[in-house]
Amino acid sequence: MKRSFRLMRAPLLAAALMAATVALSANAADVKSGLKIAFVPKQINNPYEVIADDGGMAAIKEMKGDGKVVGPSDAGASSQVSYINTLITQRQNAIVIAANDANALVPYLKKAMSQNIKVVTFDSDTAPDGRQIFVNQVESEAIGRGQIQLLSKLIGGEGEFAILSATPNATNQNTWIKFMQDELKKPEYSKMKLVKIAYGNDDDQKSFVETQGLLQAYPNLKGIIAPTTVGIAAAARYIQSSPAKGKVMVTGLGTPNQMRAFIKNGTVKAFQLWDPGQLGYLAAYAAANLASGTITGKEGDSFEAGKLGKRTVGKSGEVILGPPTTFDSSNIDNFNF
Ligand code: RAM
Repeated sequence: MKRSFRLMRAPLLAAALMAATVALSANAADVKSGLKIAFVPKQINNPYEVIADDGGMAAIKEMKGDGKVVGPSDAGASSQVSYINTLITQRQNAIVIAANDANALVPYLKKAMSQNIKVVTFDSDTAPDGRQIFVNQVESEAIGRGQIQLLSKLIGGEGEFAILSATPNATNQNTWIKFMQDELKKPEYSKMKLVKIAYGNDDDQKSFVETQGLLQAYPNLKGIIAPTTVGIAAAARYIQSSPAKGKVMVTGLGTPNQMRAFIKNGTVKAFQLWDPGQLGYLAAYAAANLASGTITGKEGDSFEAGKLGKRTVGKSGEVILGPPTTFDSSNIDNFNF
């Protein structure tokens, strides 16, 4: 009995191995090699965008494609237009873009799609008719509500707070803020008051000055939520050498590497983010699959995304990376991005 069982195991194992090999090779064969895929970040000098783009370039290399990153140095609403036009002329196979505005880019992206250039938004979406797929870091609702829940914990559920956002047009921040405002309507936050939404334009210096302005205008301020990696780092830098240190809680979305010093010196207690590198990596796989014709971007389409495994397109062409991480002094040293 035992023996015959053993005898049966070898072929089963061989079959399993063969199936795995077939699955792996089918995976690689899904995507055409030599695809020209261009990443257009919100702005090229934003450390968050650099990590995301690097993730995208790594994925394109794995797929034997031809990747590049081009983009503006400011996150202005129409600063990406000229780059899109050039990429159309160059006949790229796909454009992967973190959109600086929900509507301003749509006519240009539509032109790209009409010439069979696939368009993926990531990080910050356009209106759905401007792209085939949106690769979202986390469900927008979870990010927005999560930010209020985190601040509430930090300030004991009570007090005035402000939001220091990116640009007034940023689709991602605006969507998150809408959910923050909705979360605030719940009775448990009745003692928390949002006094102002300020915009640092994802510019370090402007975000720094806006923080100073908030503290001057609202002497009773208990917290600042900056749902932008540029904003939170600038706000923390201002607060760490001001009398507000320890009194005004800064939280939001930041990269562990930019925020580590502020966690260590007690200026910031906790903040959140996902892995931007994985976001870019996933977006590149989505783009390559669109350009290879393995998916069209409709709900239910699925594709293999390298080390991230199989991913499925959800409602209105959205693909979600995964849940965010909350960073504090207990875990920040486990992350390096
Ligand atoms: C900034 C940008 C980006 C956003 C992160 C959290 O780097 O605004 O779009 O996703 O913050």
